[in-house]
Amino acid sequence: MGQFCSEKILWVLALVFTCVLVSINGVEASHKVYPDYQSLTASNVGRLHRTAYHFQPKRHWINDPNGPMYYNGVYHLFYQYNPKGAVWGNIVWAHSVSTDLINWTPLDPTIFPSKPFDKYGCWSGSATVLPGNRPVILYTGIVDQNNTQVQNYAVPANLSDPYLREWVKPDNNPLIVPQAGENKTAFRDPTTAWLGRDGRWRILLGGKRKHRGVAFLYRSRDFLRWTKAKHPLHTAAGTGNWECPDFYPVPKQGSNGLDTSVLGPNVKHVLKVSLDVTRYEYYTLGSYDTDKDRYIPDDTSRDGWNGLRYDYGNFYASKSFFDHSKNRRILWGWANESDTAYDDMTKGWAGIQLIPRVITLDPNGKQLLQWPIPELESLRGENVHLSGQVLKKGDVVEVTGITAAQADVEVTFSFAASSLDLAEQFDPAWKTLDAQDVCGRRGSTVEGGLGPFGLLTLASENLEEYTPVFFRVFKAGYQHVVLMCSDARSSSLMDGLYTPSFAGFVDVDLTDKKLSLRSLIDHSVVESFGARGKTCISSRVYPTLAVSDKAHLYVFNNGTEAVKIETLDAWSMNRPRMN
Ligand SMILES: *[C@@H]1O[C@H](CO)[C@@H](O)[C@H](O)[C@H]1NC(C)=O
Ligand SMILES: *[C@@H]1O[C@H](CO)[C@@H](O)[C@H](O)[C@H]1NC(C)=O
Ligand SMILES: *[C@@H]1O[C@H](CO)[C@@H](O)[C@H](O)[C@H]1NC(C)=O
Ligand SMILES: *[C@@H]1O[C@H](CO)[C@@H](O)[C@H](O)[C@H]1NC(C)=O
Ligand SMILES: *[C@H]1O[C@@H](CO)[C@H](O)[C@@H](O)[C@@H]1NC(C)=O
Repeated sequence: MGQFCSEKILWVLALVFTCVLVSINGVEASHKVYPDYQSLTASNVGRLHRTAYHFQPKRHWINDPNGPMYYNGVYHLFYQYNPKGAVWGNIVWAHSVSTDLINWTPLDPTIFPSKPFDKYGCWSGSATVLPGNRPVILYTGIVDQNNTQVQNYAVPANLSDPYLREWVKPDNNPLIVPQAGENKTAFRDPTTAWLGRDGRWRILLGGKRKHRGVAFLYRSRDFLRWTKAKHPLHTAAGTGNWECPDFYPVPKQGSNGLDTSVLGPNVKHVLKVSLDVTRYEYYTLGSYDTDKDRYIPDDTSRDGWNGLRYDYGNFYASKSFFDHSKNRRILWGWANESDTAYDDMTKGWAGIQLIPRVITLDPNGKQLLQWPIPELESLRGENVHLSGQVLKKGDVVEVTGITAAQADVEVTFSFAASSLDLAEQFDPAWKTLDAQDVCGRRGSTVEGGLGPFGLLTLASENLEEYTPVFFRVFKAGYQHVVLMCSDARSSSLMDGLYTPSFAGFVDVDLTDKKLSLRSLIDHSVVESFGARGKTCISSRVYPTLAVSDKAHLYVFNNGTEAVKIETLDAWSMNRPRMN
C-alpha cells in the first residue's frame, strides 16, 4: 500500500496544499495570545482530565520540550512554560530531572528573561555536550516587542551540582543575530550541534524565505563565533515557516541510536521540521552530503506537507536526543489541549509531553519506527490477558479488570486470507483526500469488509462517549491500503472541543495476516502505535461520563469479515512521581 498512497494520493495532495498555502499566507502565528488569561495564576487545578503518567508540571501552560539530555546519570527535560498562567505567555525554560524518564523531580526554571538579549522571551533550543563533558544550551532570545529573534547560549554555573540547577547566560550573548534580508521573526530554535570532519560544529535554525521553509546552517570552531553557511542545509518550496528543526543520524542496520555527530556510509539522516502553518511535523529520510554540507531526501521520502509524520495526531515541536547510557535515540513531543483557552484557564493547566519514544529505522529503509521507552513498563500493574477470541460483525467485547482510564493495551488481531479479498474497495475519489478525511468518511460506525476493528478507549458504559482506535483495510487494485484512525468525534458530550478524526496510512506487509495495536490511555490522552510503531496517532479527549472508574475499554469489529484477537494484554498503569 505504501507505494499507492505515497506516490499517487500524495502527489495530488502536494498540488492541492501548495495552492491552499499561498492563499492563507499571513495567518501564520505560532501561539494564540490571550492577554486576559496570560498571568492568571491557577489557584485550583482541575483533576478530572489530568494525566497520571504523562509528563506535566503541577499547573499552568507548557509547550515545546527543550534541551533534553542525559548527563552524569541524570535525564534532564527543559520545556517552555508559563509560570503565571494556563495559556501561552511569560515563557521560561522550566526544568525537571529524572533517573528513569518516568519519575520526575521539578527544579527552578533555568532560563528566564533577564538580559537585553532575551528580555522579551526565552524560546526553544537544544543542549549539546561538548568534549570534556561540558553541556551547553543554545536557545532563542526575543529582544524587542516586535519579536526579533537572536540565538544565545547558557552554561551550568556549577558542573559539580548533580542536577545542574543553575545556568549562566554570559555577557557575550547573543551569538547569532539575523542578517539583513532575513526575516527576523522567523529565525529560531537552534538544534543540538554536530561536529564535522573539518573540526567545525554545525547547527540548524528554522525559518523561511517568503513561502519557502528553510533550515539555516551555521558553523563554528569554538562554539562562540558562528558563521552562516552560504547555502542552507535544506529548504522546501511552499511549506512556510519551519520551526524546531531536528537533524540526526540513524544506523542503516540494527536498533541502536547514534550520537548526533556520527557520519559515514552506514547511516542515513533524518530531517524533521515543525510546520508553523499546519501545526504538524514532517520528516524525511535522506543522505547528508558532507562535502557540500547539504541534505538530500531520499526519493521515497516526500518533502513537505504530505510527507511522513512522527504522529498523525496531536504531536508538535518534538526534539530527540542520544541517550548514550543505553545507546538509543529518544524522541520527546508536546501535545496541546483540544479544549478552549477558557477551559484551560478554568482547569489551571494546559499541555503534556507525550511518552518518550525510542526511534529506529524500519528495516524497509523508508520510514522510522517509534516505540514507547521500555521503562514505561515498570508502571504496569494488574494485567488482563485474552487470546483466541473471534469477533464477528457487530461484536463488542469488554476488557474488564483493569483501570480503563489509566492503562496500557497491546493487541494483535489476525484474519483469514479470504478476508483480504473481501476488503472494501478504496474509492478512487479518495485519492485527493488525506487519511484524516478518509477516516472522517469511513469511521467506526460505517460497516466495512475487513475492518473497522480495534479498541474503544475511554468509553462510557452505553457508548455515549468513546474514542475508537482502529484499522480498516481497503483493496486498491492488486494492493491493500491500511488505514489507522484515532477518532475523537464521539469522545465527549462536552461542547466546543476540537475533535478531529486523526488518521494515517500504515505501510505494512499483510502476508502474515495480522495487525497489531498498542494504546497508552491516560484520562485525556490516547497515544497509539500501529503495526509496532509504523504509524502513531495521539488524540486529546475530554469525556464527561467515561471518567476515572466509569471509563471502559472494549474491543470491537464492525466489518463483515470476522477477526480474531490473537493476543490482548491490558495493564492498569500506576502513577509515577510527577513533578
Ligand atoms: C517595531 O516595528 C515598528 C514597525 O515596523 C517600528 O516602528 C519600531 O521601531 C520597531 N520597534 C523596535 C523596538 O524595533
Ligand atoms: C557546586 O556543587 C557542589 C555539589 O552540589 C557543592 O558541593 C558546591 O558547594 C557547589 N559549588 C558552588 C560554588 O556553589
Ligand atoms: C516575517 O515572518 C512573519 C511571521 O511569519 C510575517 O508575519 C512577516 O510578514 C514576515 N516579514 C517579511 C518581511 O517577510
Ligand atoms: C458499529 O456499527 C453500528 C451500525 O452503524 C453502530 O451502531 C455502532 O455504533 C458501531 N460500533 C462502533 C464501535 O462504532
Ligand atoms: C492544538 O490545538 C488545536 C485546537 O485549538 C489547534 O487546532 C492546533 O493547531 C493546536 N496545535 C498546535 C501544535 O499548536
